[in-house]
Amino acid sequence: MTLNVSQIRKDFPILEREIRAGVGLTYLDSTATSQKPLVVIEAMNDYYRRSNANIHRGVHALAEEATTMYEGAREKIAKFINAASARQVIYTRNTTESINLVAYSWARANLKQGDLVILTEMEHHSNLVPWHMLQAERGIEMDFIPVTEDGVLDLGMYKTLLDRRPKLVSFTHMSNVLGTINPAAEIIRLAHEAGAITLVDAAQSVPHLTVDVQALDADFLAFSAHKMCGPTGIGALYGKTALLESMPPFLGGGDMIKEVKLRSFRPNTLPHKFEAGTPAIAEAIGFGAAVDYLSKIGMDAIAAHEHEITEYALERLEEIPGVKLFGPSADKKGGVAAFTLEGVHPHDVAQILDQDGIAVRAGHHCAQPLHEKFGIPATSRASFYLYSTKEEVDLLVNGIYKVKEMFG
Ligand code: 7TS
Repeated sequence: MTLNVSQIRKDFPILEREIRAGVGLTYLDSTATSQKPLVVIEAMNDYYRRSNANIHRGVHALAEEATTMYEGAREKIAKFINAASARQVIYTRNTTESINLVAYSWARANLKQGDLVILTEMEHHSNLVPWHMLQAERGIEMDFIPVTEDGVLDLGMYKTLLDRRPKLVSFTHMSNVLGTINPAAEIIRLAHEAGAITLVDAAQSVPHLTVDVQALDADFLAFSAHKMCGPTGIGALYGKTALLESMPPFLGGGDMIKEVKLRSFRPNTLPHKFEAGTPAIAEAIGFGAAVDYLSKIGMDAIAAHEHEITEYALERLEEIPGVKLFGPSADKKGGVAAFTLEGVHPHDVAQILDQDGIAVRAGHHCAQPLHEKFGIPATSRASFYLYSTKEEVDLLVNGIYKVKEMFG
C-alpha cells in the first residue's frame, strides 16, 4: 500500500526545477492544480505529432484515429468513476462548466419560482454563483447546510432542511479549504428519500479518493482533469442516463445535432448532445492518460499516502505558536491544511514562503462565505498529493518559523 514517492517524483519533470537560482520547488498547492506527469505531457504531444485531426467528422484514417483516442479516453474516465456507461460522461471544460451545465440545462427545465436548492456553507464559488444567477432569473430559493466550528456539516440541520422538500441538493464531496470529506452516500440517500436529486462537486474527491458513482447513487457528479494530474481545459460531468436524456442541450452548434433544418434541429444522442463544437481533443487524451497513471498507482494507496502526510502536517503545524488550523482532524479530511498565523496576513506568509520556493496559496480560495463564517478574510493553505513528502512539510514548518522571526 505504501507509495514509492521518490520514484513517483521522477515522473513529474517540474518537481526537479529550480524556482530561482539555487532554490528548489516545494509545491504545496495541488488543491489549486496538480502537477503533470511526463506520461500525460507526452500523450498530448504524441497526439499533436502523430494523430491530430478533427473528430467525428472525417472518414480519413487520422480522423478515425483521433476519434478513437478521444472516445477511448472517455471509456477510461467512465471506468475510473465506475459509471455504467461511457455515454454518461460528458466532457466539459472543468468542474465549473459541469455545474453550470446542470444549472442551465437541467435546472432551467425543471425548477420554477420558489423551488428549493440546498447547498452547504463550505461550497466553492462555482457551486454558489450558478445558483445565485438562477435565483435572480427564476426566483428559486437557496438554503445551506451549516458548517460546525469543527468544520464538518451539521447533518441534523440538513435533515430539518429536507422537510422543506428541496428539488436539488448540490454539495462538495471534499472542501478545498477545510479538507472535510463529506458523507456523500448518506447525503444523497437522505436527499433521495426527500424526493430531491443530487449534484456532487467532486473536484477535490475524484483526484484523491476512490469515487464510485454507482455506490454513491449520485445523480450528477462534476470534476476537473487538471486537479488529477491531467491538463487544464477539460473536465467531466457524470449523469444518470434518464436525467441526461431528458435534459435539453446546453450549448448549440456542430456535433451536438443529429439533423439541422433552417428552422429547427434534432439533438444528438448522449454524450454528444452536450458537446457542441470542436472539443479539447488533446486534453481529453491527456485526461485519459492521467486516469491511467492514477489507476496504475492505485487510488487507495494515494489516499493512504495523503492521509499519512496530512496527519504529520497537522501535527507539526499545531506545534507552532500562533498557528490556527481550520477544518477537522486528519481522519475526517483530505490533504489540505488551511491556517492563519497570528499577527501576519496570509498573503505575507505565502510571499515569504515563496522566497524559499515553497508554493502555498493565500486568500479566500473561492470560498468567501466559508471564510466569513469563520470570521476571517483569508487563510494560507498548504495542500498535498501523491508526490508530497514529509520533508516538504518540514520545509513548510521551518518557513513559517522564519515568517514569525521576520514579524517579530
Ligand atoms: N469545486 C471545488 C471543491 C474546488 O476546489 C474547485 C477548484 C472547483 C470546484 C472549481 O474547479 P475548476 O477546475 O472549475 O476551477 N478549487 C481551487 C482551489 O481551491 N484553488 O484554486 C482552485
